[in-house]
Amino acid sequence: KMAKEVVDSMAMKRALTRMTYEIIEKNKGIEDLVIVGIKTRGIYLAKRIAQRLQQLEGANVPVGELDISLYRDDRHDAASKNEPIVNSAKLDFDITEKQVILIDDVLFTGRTIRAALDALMDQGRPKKINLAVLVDRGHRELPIRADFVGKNIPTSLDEQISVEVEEIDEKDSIKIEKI
Ligand code: 3GP
Ligand code: 5GP
Ligand code: MG
Repeated sequence: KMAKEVVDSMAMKRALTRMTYEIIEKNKGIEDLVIVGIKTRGIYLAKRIAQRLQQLEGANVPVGELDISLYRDDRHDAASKNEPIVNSAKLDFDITEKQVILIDDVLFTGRTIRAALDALMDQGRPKKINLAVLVDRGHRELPIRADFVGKNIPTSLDEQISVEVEEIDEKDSIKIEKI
């Protein structure tokens, strides 16, 4: 399996720092801001951005978690293609009237984000939801786009993006793998 590093540890940290400044600028501060990370690595990225917001603006931003995975259907017809479903939402705050920043590591078809938006709207009525992703690899199948992007990495369908974070993978890095 061929793997090529396209973003190293320094560049990944800078991208997260830039995204944090963009979030502050777009929201004109961080009042009413809450962050929701999508399992697994999206949650670590959410915590990183919250940490930077704390350093830059001196305020704590609540971080919540959504656990979303592919629902595997045993039938093999086209109508039952695997669709992401929300397994659990761990938000110990109310999102009503909040500006929600939803964070995932990689944006691909957009189906996971659609499921995430459904789950969020079930929990209250946010003032606004923005999407932040570390990598946009293209191939959208729904009219969904990210408001904050770390890196646009155009891929072919036989390529996969590997995102590593220090917290669980020992180092930060983004690679393209040919599968
Ligand atoms: P993550 O939980 O850190 O986001 O879905 C489990 C893992 O598999 C994800 O890690 C993700 O990195 C990786 N992955 C790579 N390609 C895909 C894909 O097309 N769909 C899903 N669900 N996960 C993918
Ligand atoms: P979606 O197709 O719904 O946009 O993406 C499905 C899920 O898989 C998302 O959580 C997304 O982060 C992840 N994902 C999709 N493609 C890749 C990829 O190439 N690499 C990694 N690491 N995650 C991916
Ligand atoms: Mg992901």
